[in-house]
Amino acid sequence: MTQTLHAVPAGDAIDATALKADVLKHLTFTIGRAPEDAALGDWRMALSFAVRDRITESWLASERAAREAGAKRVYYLSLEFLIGRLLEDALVNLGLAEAAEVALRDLGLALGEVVADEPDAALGNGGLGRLAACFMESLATIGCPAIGYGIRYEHGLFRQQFEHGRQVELPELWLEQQHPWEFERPGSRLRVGFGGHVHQVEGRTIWHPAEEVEAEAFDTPIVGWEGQWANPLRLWSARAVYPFDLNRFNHGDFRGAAEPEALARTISRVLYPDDTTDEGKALRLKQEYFFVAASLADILCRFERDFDDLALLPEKVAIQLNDTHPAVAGPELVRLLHDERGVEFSRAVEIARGCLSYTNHTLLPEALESWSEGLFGHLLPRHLEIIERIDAEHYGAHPDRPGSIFEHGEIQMGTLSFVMAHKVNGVSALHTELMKETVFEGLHQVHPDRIVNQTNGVTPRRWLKSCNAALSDLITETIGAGWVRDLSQLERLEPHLGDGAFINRYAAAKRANKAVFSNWLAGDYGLKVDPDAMFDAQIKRIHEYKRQHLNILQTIAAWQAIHDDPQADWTPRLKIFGGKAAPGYHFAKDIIRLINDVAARLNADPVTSKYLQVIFLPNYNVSLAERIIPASDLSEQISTAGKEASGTGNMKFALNGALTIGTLDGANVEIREQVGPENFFLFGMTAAEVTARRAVPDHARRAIEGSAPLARALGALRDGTFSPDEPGRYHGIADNIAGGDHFLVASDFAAYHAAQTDVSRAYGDRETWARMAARNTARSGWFSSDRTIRGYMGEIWGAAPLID
Ligand code: 26V
Repeated sequence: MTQTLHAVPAGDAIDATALKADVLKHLTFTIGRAPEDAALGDWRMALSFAVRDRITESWLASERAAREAGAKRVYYLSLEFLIGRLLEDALVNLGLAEAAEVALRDLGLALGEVVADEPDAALGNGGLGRLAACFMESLATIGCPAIGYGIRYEHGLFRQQFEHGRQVELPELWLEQQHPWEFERPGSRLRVGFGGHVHQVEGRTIWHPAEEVEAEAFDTPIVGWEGQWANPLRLWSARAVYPFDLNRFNHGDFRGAAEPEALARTISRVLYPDDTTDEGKALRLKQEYFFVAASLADILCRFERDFDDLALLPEKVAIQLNDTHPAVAGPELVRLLHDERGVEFSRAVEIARGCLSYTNHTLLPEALESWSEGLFGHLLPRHLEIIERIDAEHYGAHPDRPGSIFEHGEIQMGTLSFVMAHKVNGVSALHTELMKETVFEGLHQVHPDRIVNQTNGVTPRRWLKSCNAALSDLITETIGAGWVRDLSQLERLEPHLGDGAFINRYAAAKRANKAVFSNWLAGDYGLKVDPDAMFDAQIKRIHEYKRQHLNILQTIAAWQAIHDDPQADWTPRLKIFGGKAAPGYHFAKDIIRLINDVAARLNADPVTSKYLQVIFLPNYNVSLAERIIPASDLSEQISTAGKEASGTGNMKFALNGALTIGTLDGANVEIREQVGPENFFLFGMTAAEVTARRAVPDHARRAIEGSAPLARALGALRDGTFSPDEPGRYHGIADNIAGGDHFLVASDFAAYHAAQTDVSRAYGDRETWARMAARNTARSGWFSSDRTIRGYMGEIWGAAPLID
């Protein structure tokens, strides 16, 4: 079925008048505030409600259309959705950004200030969660009927502050103010059980949980480009079945009376609880089962409302597991079909597999999930039995295969997910090949058609149209507005790349973004920077494999070189860092402190600071990325080859005209293929060379002997140059690099240093640089998450769009 559901007129005067009236109506009747008393937050709420009304119309029409078409539904299960702010995105997608600007101006307000007042919803850690958010937007743009399922954490990712350069973590309070986007669904609460025992009655297995909590749904509609389609993001919140113990209260035990509620709510309290303790581990597993059980109950309820034959399930329902966090969906779906609906066990497994597919997002051994059989069996006794039977049946069918779901007394969630999925995908071409050769080698041999690749992408609405107005306007003026829905149209810029006037305008757009960013830096951080300096950014989680320490070590080497010859023709650079370290990851926290200490020393250096400045922006999040990316010239994608599954920041930078300095890792490989090797600064070992290099005895020492700048930079870490009050502060980092150096910082240093010298030289020729940058934009159309989602729809889900 093809139809246009909800035509939203372009942002014009009629929209502005109607929107203004709706804002005033909501301010009065939803917020209960008179205009003269309204604070910025009240206006934001009123505007958000006015916008939500429009999205809701589209959403309800979408749901009706999907139901009438009997369409296949996609359910995206993810413990993380890093959605960021929603107001601006919604305005842009509804074509109401200009109308809102006009309406607010009439009311004496600036749209920019209103949208910036929205808290940044950080219900995710990084790439995996942001990918889920981009996917939700693309699903709506494409018109694929879908629901995203996750947890409505009270506290998202922690807020990062620096104290004397050190990271401190504070709770994130995104729900402190009213959240205008969601619809609470008290009417559709579901119960989720834990623990207890299993017994047989007349051949049927019955699980009696020892404990139950309630899952309450909150729906946030996500609207696609031009408002034609919207899908819900359904987040579950935990609460007690009996929230209040009146008996205990009446006996004066007020604390005890409130306890059941407090305990139940713990489940949806925080994103990624610290799982170094047994209690933390149990809580994490409870979170996983809680949202999976609630989501699958919801999915089956929707299915059974429209269809009465469970055999149709794989035809009508596609369930995507975003990493292994929802892996218990396999055994849970089998339980619902076999135990609760009487489907024969093997048939139940077959039906479940027909619905389920799994995305792997990392091959790092320390990041692969496993649960001890003891803990798992204690919380989910029936699921443990089901997994044992699935494993036995799989083993029976493939007796010569290596490995099992159970290894070293632990349930391997990656193996479970693989066995229960009809398709398993990696997130870049290289990563998918490495999956076949390493972690899933044995399983790939017995299921050679199961692993497929779906290279990640990013939504061009947020990551170009909305965050980079200067460049978006230039593109639209040059090739029309079709690129917003079909990013491959960016290739139509290609014929303009030889046109000096176009290149000048392209460079001017970047320069304007840099000026805005510089003013913001000066205002909020007191750092005065030259907008004509090269803006060189590394923004991502802090991790040894991402090698922020390689970047800062090279920065030190560059600083030392400038000192040696301050009169030389140095290309001025601003090094921008952003990213959070996991609270218990001490080495990553030391890297943050080092970067901050280096920044303090370099920025105060009268000899070098006109050429080299460093800033580490605290509390990196989606909104900060939206500021940094459009203003950057150079994108640092320097992970140890083979370790970064894909990366998505790398795509955002290329799209916005930053050149990449990077290794052959993750999607960097495909970015380089697309933009052309001459528009990409490649350095470092390949994944295969990394493996070989690790086997070389003393590889780090050899590398240091071969590179005087590296030895000298390490010397500055050792002699307390950056920590005069505590000279030993960075010996740990220096020893790590000079010692085991698992991530091969030393071995890749010389190549990186040389590539950075090439970058500086290239930046000196501004016109050539701008042309290379424009070529990156023109050739980044492939990295739209619309393309990725179409890949999933065609090759994994068998789903079709319901709009043109
Ligand atoms: C998790 C952990 C957990 C504890 C120890 C260290 C560690 C290291 C990495 C991870 C990553 C978890 C999964 C994840 O977020 N992967 C990211 O997914 C992105 C979307 O596919 C992808 O672009 C990134 O390359 C990948 O790291």
